[in-house]
Amino acid sequence: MKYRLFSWEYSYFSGKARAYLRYKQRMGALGEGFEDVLATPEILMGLLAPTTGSGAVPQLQLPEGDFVQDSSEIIDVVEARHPEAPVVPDAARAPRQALASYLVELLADEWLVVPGFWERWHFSLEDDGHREYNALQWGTVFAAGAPGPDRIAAGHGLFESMFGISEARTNPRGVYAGLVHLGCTRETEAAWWDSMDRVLTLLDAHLGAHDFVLGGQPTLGDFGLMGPLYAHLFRDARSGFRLRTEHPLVSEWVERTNGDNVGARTYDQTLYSLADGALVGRPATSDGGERLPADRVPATLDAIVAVFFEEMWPVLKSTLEKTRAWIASNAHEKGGELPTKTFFADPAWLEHQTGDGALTHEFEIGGIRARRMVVPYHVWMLQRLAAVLDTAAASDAGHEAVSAWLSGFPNGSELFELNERLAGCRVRREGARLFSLD
Ligand SMILES: N[C@@H](CCC(=O)N[C@@H](CS)C(=O)NCC(=O)O)C(=O)O
Repeated sequence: MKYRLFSWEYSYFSGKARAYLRYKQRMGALGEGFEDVLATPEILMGLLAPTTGSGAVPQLQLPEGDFVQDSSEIIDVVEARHPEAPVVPDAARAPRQALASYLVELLADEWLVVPGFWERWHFSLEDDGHREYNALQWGTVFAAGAPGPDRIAAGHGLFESMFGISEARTNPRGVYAGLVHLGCTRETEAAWWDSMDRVLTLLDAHLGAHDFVLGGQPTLGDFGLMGPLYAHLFRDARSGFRLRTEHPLVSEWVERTNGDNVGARTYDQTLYSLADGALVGRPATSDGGERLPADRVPATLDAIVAVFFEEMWPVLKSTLEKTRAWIASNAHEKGGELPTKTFFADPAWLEHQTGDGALTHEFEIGGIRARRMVVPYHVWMLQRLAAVLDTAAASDAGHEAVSAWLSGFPNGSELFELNERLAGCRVRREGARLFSLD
């Protein structure tokens, strides 16, 4: 039996999971492989939500029948089942590369999601934006199988009925309300976009020397970055034009990481020369087609990890404090449920995750102070990171290597406090749902 990935082409986290599964499949490391299944409303409501309690994508059905929701968990589960062609460096043997992988994934998943989300819905508001294109990609899911004009019409209808697009600026609903929940407003949107621009410029420099985050083979950080970069910045019409023209190396990397561009020197490709008329092959990608040796993290990647520590780490520290206070408060029963959403406040938690609610906090972007929702899912991601750090720093040599590397980032050494900071706010996942510990 094959794996089944339930996904949408335009979905942030589906792009991450799909690129990962394609890599494993192409490397012969995914058993019988996987089938990409369009998660239509019929399948979402009739199969996924009743089975897993979640209508979010991506979801992976294992050959045995069980479902996994969450792109990070999909990667963890598949890596454990198929250790060949690993995408995560072994934390005991390559401690810095392992940590760098998880930090880039976290930055890409849960920080760059804001400008990624913003560009899609901002350029759908503008007259010369990409609303028509966006309507087609949404209609292709919600009116799957219908003729083209009907799919475009279905997308437009949905934008009005679900997101109130014609009054998005005055009465934000759906995705437009989600952006406000995330602290992306008229005051901060330019600063969020500058943050994305900063990462794109740093990626230009990095990809000028290395084909992937850690050299000549894709790893977790690459798949994480496919979240913002594939479905949003690469595929969406306005930002896609800009990516191709202003950041061609990043655009080429998107195709390479998706494994679908011969000219892009993708991971399983051979580059041939002629010797006396005979074809002589060599790995097509940089660094001899291998991950960088000796646990090397290039300075061009350090510069991207620095964005995590400068911009996102302060928010994550506050998230841990706010979640701990919430769990300890009378409003929460020990072992009880917590909100799980990334793109918008969970409808059942609106009063707590919006306005001045207990699950909101102040943050800073580009020097502007603003307010956004606390996302308890970040606590789960940090627990996962803490476990990697424990392994990475378990030996004296590992501790020394990690410590020297982290001390190069603003407040980087604070990462060693992760276990203490997680005390009193640890969470557990059950399917796609999140609970505090009993
Ligand atoms: N942390 C999850 C996030 C999943 C997620 O938010 N998926 C979006 C599409 S990219 C979705 O399905 N949203 C609809 C919903 O949450 O109901 C992951 O990594 O898979």
